[in-house]
Amino acid sequence: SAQQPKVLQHGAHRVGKRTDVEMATWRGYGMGQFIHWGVYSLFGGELNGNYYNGAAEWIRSWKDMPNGVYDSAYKQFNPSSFDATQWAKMAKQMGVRYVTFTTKHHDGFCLWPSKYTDYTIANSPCKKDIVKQVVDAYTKEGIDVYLYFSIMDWHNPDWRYDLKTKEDSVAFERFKLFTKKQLTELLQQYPQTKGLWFDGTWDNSWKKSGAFTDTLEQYLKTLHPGLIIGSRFRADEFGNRHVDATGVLMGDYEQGWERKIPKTYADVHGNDWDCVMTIPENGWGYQKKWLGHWKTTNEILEMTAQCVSLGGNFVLNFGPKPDGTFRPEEVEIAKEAGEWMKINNAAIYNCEYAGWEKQDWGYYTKKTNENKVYMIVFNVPVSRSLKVKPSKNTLVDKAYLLTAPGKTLSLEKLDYDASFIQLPSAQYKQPFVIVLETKEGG
Ligand code: JFZ
Repeated sequence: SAQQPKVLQHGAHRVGKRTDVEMATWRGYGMGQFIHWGVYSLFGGELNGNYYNGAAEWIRSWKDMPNGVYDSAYKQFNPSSFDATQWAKMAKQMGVRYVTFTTKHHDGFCLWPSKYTDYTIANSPCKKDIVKQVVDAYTKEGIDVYLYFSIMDWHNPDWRYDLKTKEDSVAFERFKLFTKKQLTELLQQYPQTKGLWFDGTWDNSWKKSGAFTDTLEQYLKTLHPGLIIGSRFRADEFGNRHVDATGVLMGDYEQGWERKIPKTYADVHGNDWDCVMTIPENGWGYQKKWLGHWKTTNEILEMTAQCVSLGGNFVLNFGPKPDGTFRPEEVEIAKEAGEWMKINNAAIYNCEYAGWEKQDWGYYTKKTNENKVYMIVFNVPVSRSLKVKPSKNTLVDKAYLLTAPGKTLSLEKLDYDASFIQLPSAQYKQPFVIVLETKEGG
């Protein structure tokens, strides 16, 4: 759209952040879990001994994969060791406060017994309503549940990438109705759902349906007040996604931070946001072989700290095996991250951007509604002197290690409104947190 209209019919409904309690809860999560599980997990990125050189959940689209082989594989989906309670307990122990679970990925296979297609868990040997078990188990552990839903559906014959003919439009009308029914079904069957995480919305067919997508989003929110939907769902009437033709974010938070993290606060444009991240370099569904680097727990904790320090949440993806258990690497990371979170979560939960100039030792986070700033330290200099430069009109009253609140650390005032905090001599093997009690002044 070369011309920028001032008034859009299907642009953003709001400028700036949502101010309700549901969104405040979302904002305070700090850390989340993503789970990709489905028919693709059966393949684990492999077909007849050959490894797919792409994201494992996309293996159906591999040139070597006969669609018939993929599309009948659900008849083997029989996760004998699946235990949603165990999943939820692992997530709880890790310290995540929300989970996003794949109800239907691009392949179109539904992990709940949808009334509107036969391609569901009900027709696999598993039979269990996986979505219900996950929603119930996580909710019971106090972890909020969000449902991942791919609009793009490779299984539904009415899905179109583009609308070029009359026939395309007719088919896509049916598809839109199908989508609306499935989403209504999900919200009605799983009323504990806090939000929907949409994907597969990038094709022209969907982008040309701006009015429909807008109306659908509003309809879903009337069905479920407080529902949270990110910016990867709808389009405006010009086919713009995420940000409308006037430059305003459409959706409750910016959903574009995928496997990348903003560098500065300016990059997030005052919006809520979260970053979803894989443990291996790419690939969300189970991959038998992790080729290349996979992230260590300390790297993952650093990403979490970085996200929270810039006002976002960090969401780590897990790809369970076809039997319903997690690979040992993922179990280990969840355990180690949980051990750290147990001690240090004060610097992650309900924390926000502190507004202080970033320093090389790590990341600041600030407790919402408290006069406390946290330093999450990843790099200890050989001098053991950590520079702290508060924002204008803020003074540091007191500094201490989160794990030793009774022992204040010395603060050496420098002449440019900064101070040095001197760390006690010790071995620093793990990231740690320093609490700064602050007051107005300066
Ligand atoms: C999508 C899916 O295709 C993928 O399988 C996975 O589910 C992931 C969470 O989402 O992949 C994307 C979507 C958007 C971008 C990159 C990968 N993007 O905006 O950069």
